[in-house]
Amino acid sequence: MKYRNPVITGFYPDPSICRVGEDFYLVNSTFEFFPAVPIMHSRDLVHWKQIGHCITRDSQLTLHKDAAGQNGTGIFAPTIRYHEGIFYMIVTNVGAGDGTGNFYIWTKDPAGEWSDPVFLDAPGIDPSLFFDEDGRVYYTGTNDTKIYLQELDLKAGKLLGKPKEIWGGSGGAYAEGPHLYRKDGWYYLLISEGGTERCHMLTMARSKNVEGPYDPCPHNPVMTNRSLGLPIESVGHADLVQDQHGRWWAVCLGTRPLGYPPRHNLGRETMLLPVDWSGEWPVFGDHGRVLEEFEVEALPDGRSGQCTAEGQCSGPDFFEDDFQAGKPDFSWNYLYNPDKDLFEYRKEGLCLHGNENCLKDADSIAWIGRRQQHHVSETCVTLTFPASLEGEEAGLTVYMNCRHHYEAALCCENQKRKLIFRRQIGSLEKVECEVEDIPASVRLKLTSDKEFYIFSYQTRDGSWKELGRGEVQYLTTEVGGRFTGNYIALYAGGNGRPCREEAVFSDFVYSGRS
Ligand code: 6LW
Repeated sequence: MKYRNPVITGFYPDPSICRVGEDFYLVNSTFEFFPAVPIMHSRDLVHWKQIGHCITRDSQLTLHKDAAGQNGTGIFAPTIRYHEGIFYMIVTNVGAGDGTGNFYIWTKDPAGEWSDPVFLDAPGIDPSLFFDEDGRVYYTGTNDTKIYLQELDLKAGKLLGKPKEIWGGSGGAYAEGPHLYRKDGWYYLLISEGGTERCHMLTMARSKNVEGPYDPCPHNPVMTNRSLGLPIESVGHADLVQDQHGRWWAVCLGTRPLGYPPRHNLGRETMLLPVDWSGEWPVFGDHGRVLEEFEVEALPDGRSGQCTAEGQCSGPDFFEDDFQAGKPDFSWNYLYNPDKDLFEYRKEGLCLHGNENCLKDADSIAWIGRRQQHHVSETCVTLTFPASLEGEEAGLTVYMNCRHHYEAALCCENQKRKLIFRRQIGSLEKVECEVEDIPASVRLKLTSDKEFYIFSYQTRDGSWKELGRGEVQYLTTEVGGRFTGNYIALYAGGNGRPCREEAVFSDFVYSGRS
């Protein structure tokens, strides 16, 4: 039985997983996007379907702006665990001010509403929960590149005693992302080191006592793709799960780099690997490497035979939206906590009421986007916008962050409606093409491959005309990003004052190939 990685394509980093009977649940980081922490379900670990978000209400999360505009705030690295009928999700909201820090939420129904947050008095990031056999619960987390353990009274929502430093890693930079497991009388501590870039690796240590001392695995790192030139790079930040047949699996993040030197535009994606834990230490994937394709005896649901690449990824290869559902599909995200008044679902489509902000602002704007999940993709949407007022614009953008994006937009200059193609790469900003005599309703297209993003529009005779193109390499994490991947988004904005005209988007179609 063969399957292909990534099993969840596009920006789905820091996966954490748990099992309840035959059902697996998985969560990912979401940084400044809202709703936060998508929750996925699978029976075979290869095909994932989103069933909701853990964080859907402002009362659960206040996202703080990243003044540097580089995706460095918000939701980092969640952990999901199930214990005695309850799902727990613990995570960090990074930023300065109210509602930041480590907190957990819980629910009995992972596809339904989750609780309001219970904040813990613990510094740092990457929190995890460990339920010991004696009924005690432990919090582990990362602070100042060391791993800490502290007992937790889950019912009271209080940490007990003092935090104990249990490991500083095997010598790599940034010991982080800890999870604890119990097996054969040992406590196994799994962490990441090397940073989330190309030196990323997994290391382990174990102890007979939960508080340590923890002895490092004699052959760390237990998993890395560093320095191998494989199609999947930067693998790390993993979580282990045992299926109902006793077999072990891991999910981790990894990237699919393009070109040389390698750069990636789809963010950190979710990979699955078989784990052989028949010995004292687990063997991850292919001798500690993560491959694009793994051959396994069977998947947990008993399926064997060929798993085709098509339709395997949880992100659909084809998605269309006429915005008639009255609310966004799970795959749509807003930037920061959205101002709900900016978004109106109508018969004609999605109507955006732009506020005073626009794409270059690290702030809440009339913006709704979906992850780009394939290198080769095509997106079409019809935009209806009068563009008769100076400063107001609406369009289709491929967006890494507020300082790095390319877009096609209808706007107004000298009382004339224009269709423009603009690129912003850091502090460089340029309108590269302007077309006048354009109707107020125009069908726009964005195609992508591994080299270019190409924007086109449909002319009055129905043919497509290229508006402009930009290199993929300048919209990559290595050039302008940090922890997220590219979004394909619809937006409107007044550039300094709220829009008085509304922008209506209809017939959205996204298709992705590889
Ligand atoms: C996360 C850390 C990491 O907190 O990157 O890859 C950070 N691992 O553990 C952001 O995702």
